[in-house]
Amino acid sequence: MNHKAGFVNIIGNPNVGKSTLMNAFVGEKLSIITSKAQTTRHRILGIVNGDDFQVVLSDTPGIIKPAYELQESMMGFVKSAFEDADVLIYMVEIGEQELKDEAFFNKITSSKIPVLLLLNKIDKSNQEQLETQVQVWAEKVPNAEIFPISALEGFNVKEVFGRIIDLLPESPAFYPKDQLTDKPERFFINETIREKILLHYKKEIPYAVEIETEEFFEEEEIIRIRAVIMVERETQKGIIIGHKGSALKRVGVEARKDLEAFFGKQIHLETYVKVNKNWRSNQQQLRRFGYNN
Ligand SMILES: Nc1nc2c(ncn2[C@@H]2O[C@H](COP(=O)(O)OP(=O)(O)OP(=O)(O)O)[C@@H](O)[C@H]2O)c(=O)[nH]1
Ligand SMILES: [Mg+2]
Repeated sequence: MNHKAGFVNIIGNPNVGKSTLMNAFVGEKLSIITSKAQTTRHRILGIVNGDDFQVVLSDTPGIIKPAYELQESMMGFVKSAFEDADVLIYMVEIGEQELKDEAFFNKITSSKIPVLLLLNKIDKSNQEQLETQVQVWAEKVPNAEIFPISALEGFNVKEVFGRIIDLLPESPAFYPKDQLTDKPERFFINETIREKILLHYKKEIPYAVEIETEEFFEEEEIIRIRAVIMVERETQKGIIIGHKGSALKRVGVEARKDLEAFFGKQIHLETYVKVNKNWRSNQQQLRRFGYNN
């Protein structure tokens, strides 16, 4: 039996549904999803295994013009996704017109590897709008095959996966067949907490936050976790904690529920807040948090 394997890297503007699609392919919540832009900060692998194939998907941060070091590093992950792809997935959402980065866009249109352009969120459109959009994108990216999809509702997701398998080169697997991702448990703890911060705090707060799991201690019945929520300034610390600690408590309760589902075990989660001055612009801190590429 011939075996196929390869890297399928998902890129596109912020908030178009890249993480939703990767989770749909993998069938697990590997990437956090929120309605805010820049939810994803890392390149996260999601591996789909079959007897005769291994699809190594990469979810990446949405393409933006970087304004500080953290964002530079996020765009470094996007760049790396161009370099090792066997199939490139370029995701756009219905109604999207402008491309936020010309250099990346030129890379897509001049790509020598197959490009699948996924026109996402078609559950929000009608037939006429859809047809117009397909036309527009066919002209803009003539080297791509276009698939209208709804990552959220699963429309056309199976068909896209079938096409990916067609396009993959013959190759042995790159990872053990029972492996789902390249990220360690602590990464998913950090991300689960960060998701709650994105959901419950406004404006700049979520973007100034980084999470670090300091302790992960697994006992027979329970996993004990201590995580620190880092902010850039003292004023942000007060906002995270909230009146009598109520805001922080809500984050803890919701994150714990999700983590119990993720690990299938009882969780004891302790969180506290610490100021890590201007960490987003500090190379050494960024390296420590895994933004080195
Ligand atoms: N209506 C609709 N909403 C969708 C669909 N796919 C994703 N969304 C929503 O779009 C928002 C962004 O989804 P994400 O998957 O986080 O988008 P992303 O491209 O990974 O975003 P970044 O990581 O910030 O770049 C969320 O509110 C999703 O629920 C879809 O097919 N239809
Ligand atoms: Mg994302």
